[in-house]
Amino acid sequence: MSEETELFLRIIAREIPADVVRENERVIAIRDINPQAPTHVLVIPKKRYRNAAELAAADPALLSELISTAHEIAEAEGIDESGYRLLFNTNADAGQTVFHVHLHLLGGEWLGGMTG
Ligand code: DGP
Repeated sequence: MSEETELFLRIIAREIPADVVRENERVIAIRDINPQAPTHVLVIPKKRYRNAAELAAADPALLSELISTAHEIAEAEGIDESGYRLLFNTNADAGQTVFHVHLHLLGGEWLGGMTG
Protein backbone atom coordinates (compact mmCIF):
# COMPACT_ATOMS: atom_id res chain seq x y z
CA MET A 1 0.00 0.00 0.00
CA SER A 2 1.40 3.42 -0.89
CA GLU A 3 2.12 6.04 1.74
CA GLU A 4 -0.79 8.21 0.50
CA THR A 5 -3.19 5.27 0.67
CA GLU A 6 -2.09 4.44 4.20
CA LEU A 7 -2.53 8.01 5.39
CA PHE A 8 -6.10 7.72 6.70
CA LEU A 9 -5.40 4.32 8.30
CA ARG A 10 -2.54 5.98 10.17
CA ILE A 11 -4.78 8.87 11.22
CA ILE A 12 -7.45 6.39 12.42
CA ALA A 13 -4.72 4.57 14.39
CA ARG A 14 -3.63 7.96 15.87
CA GLU A 15 -0.15 7.52 14.38
CA ILE A 16 -0.61 10.86 12.59
CA PRO A 17 -2.44 13.74 14.30
CA ALA A 18 -5.62 15.16 12.84
CA ASP A 19 -8.43 17.47 13.92
CA VAL A 20 -11.16 14.87 14.49
CA VAL A 21 -14.66 16.31 14.16
CA ARG A 22 -16.66 13.12 14.73
CA GLU A 23 -15.97 9.41 15.16
CA ASN A 24 -17.74 6.12 15.78
CA GLU A 25 -16.85 2.45 15.17
CA ARG A 26 -17.31 2.76 11.41
CA VAL A 27 -16.57 6.35 10.43
CA ILE A 28 -14.12 9.15 11.24
CA ALA A 29 -14.40 12.77 10.11
CA ILE A 30 -11.37 15.09 10.11
CA ARG A 31 -10.68 18.64 8.97
CA ASP A 32 -8.81 18.77 5.68
CA ILE A 33 -5.20 19.87 6.12
CA ASN A 34 -5.50 22.14 3.06
CA PRO A 35 -9.03 23.57 3.33
CA GLN A 36 -10.68 24.76 0.12
CA ALA A 37 -13.55 26.46 2.00
CA PRO A 38 -14.19 27.72 5.57
CA THR A 39 -15.62 24.28 6.37
CA HIS A 40 -13.73 21.45 4.68
CA VAL A 41 -14.15 18.09 6.39
CA LEU A 42 -13.31 14.62 5.11
CA VAL A 43 -15.75 11.86 6.12
CA ILE A 44 -13.94 8.54 5.93
CA PRO A 45 -14.99 4.92 6.50
CA LYS A 46 -12.55 3.20 8.85
CA LYS A 47 -12.53 0.17 6.58
CA ARG A 48 -10.60 1.00 3.44
CA TYR A 49 -12.29 0.99 0.04
CA ARG A 50 -10.46 2.46 -2.92
CA ASN A 51 -13.25 4.72 -4.15
CA ALA A 52 -16.96 5.48 -3.84
CA ALA A 53 -18.03 2.85 -6.38
CA GLU A 54 -16.16 0.11 -4.52
CA LEU A 55 -17.77 1.21 -1.26
CA ALA A 56 -21.24 1.39 -2.84
CA ALA A 57 -20.91 -2.16 -4.17
CA ALA A 58 -19.56 -3.60 -0.92
CA ASP A 59 -21.51 -1.73 1.76
CA PRO A 60 -24.29 0.66 0.66
CA ALA A 61 -25.33 1.27 4.27
CA LEU A 62 -21.86 2.58 5.05
CA LEU A 63 -21.98 4.87 2.01
CA SER A 64 -25.28 6.18 3.28
CA GLU A 65 -23.77 6.71 6.72
CA LEU A 66 -21.01 8.88 5.21
CA ILE A 67 -23.67 11.13 3.71
CA SER A 68 -25.78 11.37 6.86
CA THR A 69 -22.65 12.02 8.94
CA ALA A 70 -21.67 14.85 6.58
CA HIS A 71 -25.13 16.35 6.96
CA GLU A 72 -24.91 16.16 10.76
CA ILE A 73 -21.54 17.92 10.65
CA ALA A 74 -23.00 20.58 8.35
CA GLU A 75 -25.77 21.12 10.92
CA ALA A 76 -23.22 21.34 13.75
CA GLU A 77 -21.20 23.89 11.75
CA GLY A 78 -24.34 25.91 11.02
CA ILE A 79 -24.04 25.57 7.24
CA ASP A 80 -26.84 23.12 6.48
CA GLU A 81 -29.30 25.85 5.54
CA SER A 82 -26.90 28.18 3.73
CA GLY A 83 -25.67 25.16 1.79
CA TYR A 84 -22.78 22.81 1.33
CA ARG A 85 -21.23 20.53 -1.25
CA LEU A 86 -20.39 16.83 -0.96
CA LEU A 87 -17.97 15.25 -3.38
CA PHE A 88 -15.91 12.16 -4.04
CA ASN A 89 -12.82 12.47 -6.23
CA THR A 90 -12.11 9.33 -8.23
CA ASN A 91 -8.75 8.73 -9.92
CA ALA A 92 -6.23 11.06 -11.47
CA ASP A 93 -8.29 13.49 -13.55
CA ALA A 94 -10.41 14.32 -10.52
CA GLY A 95 -7.29 14.84 -8.40
CA GLN A 96 -7.74 11.85 -6.10
CA THR A 97 -4.52 11.58 -4.11
CA VAL A 98 -5.56 9.28 -1.27
CA PHE A 99 -6.91 5.92 -2.46
CA HIS A 100 -9.01 5.35 0.63
CA VAL A 101 -12.48 6.65 -0.12
CA HIS A 102 -13.38 9.94 1.57
CA LEU A 103 -16.34 12.26 1.21
CA HIS A 104 -15.41 15.96 1.06
CA LEU A 105 -17.83 18.28 2.88
CA LEU A 106 -17.31 21.87 1.75
CA GLY A 107 -19.21 24.98 2.79
CA GLY A 108 -19.28 28.19 4.75
CA GLU A 109 -19.14 30.48 1.72
CA TRP A 110 -20.46 30.73 -1.85
CA LEU A 111 -18.80 27.80 -3.58
CA GLY A 112 -19.41 28.84 -7.16
CA GLY A 113 -21.17 26.84 -9.83
CA MET A 114 -20.82 23.16 -10.63
CA THR A 115 -17.16 23.44 -11.59
CA GLY A 116 -16.31 25.72 -8.70
P1 DGP B 1 -8.40 13.78 -2.63
O1 DGP B 1 -7.68 14.78 -3.49
O2 DGP B 1 -9.87 13.72 -2.95
O3 DGP B 1 -7.72 12.42 -2.62
O4 DGP B 1 -8.34 14.37 -1.16
C1 DGP B 1 -7.31 14.12 -0.25
C2 DGP B 1 -7.41 15.21 0.77
O5 DGP B 1 -6.65 14.84 1.92
C3 DGP B 1 -6.86 16.55 0.30
O6 DGP B 1 -7.93 17.49 0.24
C4 DGP B 1 -5.84 16.95 1.35
C5 DGP B 1 -6.12 16.01 2.50
N1 DGP B 1 -4.94 15.62 3.24
C6 DGP B 1 -3.76 15.18 2.73
N2 DGP B 1 -2.91 14.89 3.71
C7 DGP B 1 -3.57 15.13 4.88
C8 DGP B 1 -3.21 15.01 6.26
O7 DGP B 1 -2.12 14.60 6.64
N3 DGP B 1 -4.17 15.37 7.17
C9 DGP B 1 -5.40 15.84 6.80
N4 DGP B 1 -6.24 16.18 7.78
N5 DGP B 1 -5.77 15.95 5.51
C10 DGP B 1 -4.86 15.60 4.57
